[in-house]
Amino acid sequence: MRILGVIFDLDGVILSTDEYHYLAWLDMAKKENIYFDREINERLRGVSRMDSLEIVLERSTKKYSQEEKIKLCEYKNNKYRALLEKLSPKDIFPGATDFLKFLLYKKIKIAIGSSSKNAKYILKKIELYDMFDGHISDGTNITKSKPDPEVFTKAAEMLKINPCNCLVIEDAYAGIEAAKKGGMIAMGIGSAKDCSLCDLRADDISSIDKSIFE
Ligand code: B16
Ligand code: MG
Repeated sequence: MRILGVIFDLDGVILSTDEYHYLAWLDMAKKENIYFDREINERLRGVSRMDSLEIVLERSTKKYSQEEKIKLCEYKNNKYRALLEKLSPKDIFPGATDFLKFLLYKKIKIAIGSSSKNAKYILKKIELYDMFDGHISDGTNITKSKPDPEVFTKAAEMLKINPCNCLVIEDAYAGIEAAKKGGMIAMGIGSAKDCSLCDLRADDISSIDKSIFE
């Protein structure tokens, strides 16, 4: 196992905007009189906005047209964007910036592989955007959502590294599945640690065993 590049999922790995996603979906669900709770929110981890909406709408008896669904996604995103306004470098998980610096020092390339269309905005707010040197594969350059490997395959292409030499760090089951389908090494952190497909595991970004990069 030779790791030449690391592809980071964003939300749940470098920082958490979970609570903001939850509050924005809850707001939309209340407006539509749909039941929504934190357990349902867990199922939205790593899933695209439209696929997330489909999960939220499972609790609705109303049939929504495609146009209405797009409007609901816009409503949720506007609420979410308003909450993201507050983000700052203080929101980065402890140890994440040091870990990125360590990899760059070791000449290991880094990229983002996130389902979010807000990834670049978030990276700018937390002041990590420049560190990735344009290697950001996100919801804006993919057609298929995780567990499809597209977002990671495109990140590996950006890095010009063979997928088998890329480590993907993910907090979502869908992301681990995507990494394995793409032929990458998959590390599960947080709740994805329990996924049987993981090659490697860590509690969080600060407790990753650095000897795997030797
Ligand atoms: P947006 P990640 C994912 O980010 C979130 O985990 C998921 O909850 C969200 O629905 C998805 O991005 C799309 O986000 O609405 O901002 O485009 O974990 O892949 O970095
Ligand atoms: Mg995530």
